[in-house]
Amino acid sequence: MNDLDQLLADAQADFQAATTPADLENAKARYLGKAGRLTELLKGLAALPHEAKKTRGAQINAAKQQVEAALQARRQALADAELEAQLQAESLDVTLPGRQRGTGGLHPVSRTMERIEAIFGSMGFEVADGPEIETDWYSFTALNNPENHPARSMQDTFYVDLKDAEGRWLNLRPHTSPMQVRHARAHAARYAGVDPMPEIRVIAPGRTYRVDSDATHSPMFHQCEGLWIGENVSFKDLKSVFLDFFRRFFETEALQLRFRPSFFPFTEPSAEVDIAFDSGPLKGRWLEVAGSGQVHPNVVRNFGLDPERHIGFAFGMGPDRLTMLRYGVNDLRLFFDGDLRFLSQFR
Ligand code: 2NL
Repeated sequence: MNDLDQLLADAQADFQAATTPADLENAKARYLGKAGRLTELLKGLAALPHEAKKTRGAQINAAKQQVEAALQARRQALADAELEAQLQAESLDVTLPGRQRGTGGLHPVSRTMERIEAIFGSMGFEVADGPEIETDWYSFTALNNPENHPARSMQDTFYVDLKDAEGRWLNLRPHTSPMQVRHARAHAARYAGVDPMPEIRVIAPGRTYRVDSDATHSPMFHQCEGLWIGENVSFKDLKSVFLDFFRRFFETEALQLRFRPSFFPFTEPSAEVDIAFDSGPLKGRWLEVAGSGQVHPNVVRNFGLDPERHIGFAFGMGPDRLTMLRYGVNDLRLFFDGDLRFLSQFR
């Protein structure tokens, strides 16, 4: 191998070893730069006689062209590799599914609330609304709760660091009754002097709060209470309203209802309401679904009405529990964890 063949082989190996454009330009300088090996050979021509200069010059120029070709080929290879890497890095998998806008849906408990409102609405009940932060009077006193009743304690009720005009701490309503008290008082005031007074027929659905938290109790839960006050309203009306409501709510006529004696400060007499299905997975089991009773005379007085004339019934039920029964959900906490794997099943 002559010296030019050796030089070309060295240049090709050097260019091949360069993995970046900067490396390659450094390698180029070693052959074609001012002090590069080819440049030095060309300078050496000056010392040769005329004929030798011609042949040797032609050989060196041929070698120089080959070195330049090798350089150009390597430049192109590095540029191709860089482009390829960039395309890889920016590649899109066009077979991936598109980004979709999620389909929203109502929370299962909201669906229950809407069902309750629709069914009672069809029976002539209005829907009351009211504040979640309440005064002591609306949450307890108006409902005939004794001053020292445990429901008023910090162990049972959440209090807010603010006092009302009477100097009593505000609370997070522990039941939806305050909305009914407000509704009944507004009704009594509005129809004062109208004889006979139109009946009060109202339900009060909403969020309620108690200091309680386990698999079957959440510190925030829902209630829906109902109130029907007139001059001739009795337990038989209550039973027919309940039977109709639960049969429509659970979409079956095959459902029995019973009352069990109970106690609430705001009703007298009071009764728990149980239902039993004649078929299905819960067949034959009595399930407690509501509390009820004839509104206590003290409470009727707090509505601004005469208990000798205006009587009626009230009831309270738990939409969370009704939702669990309707959909077969076994843990109340699923409703409040916000886990889409659970919630999206109700879309
Ligand atoms: C229960 C108990 C009940 C009431 C709620 C009520 C409301 C007013 C006046 C009188 Cl304004 N009573 N509400 C009456 C009886 C029972 O609920 O266990 N609820 C899940």
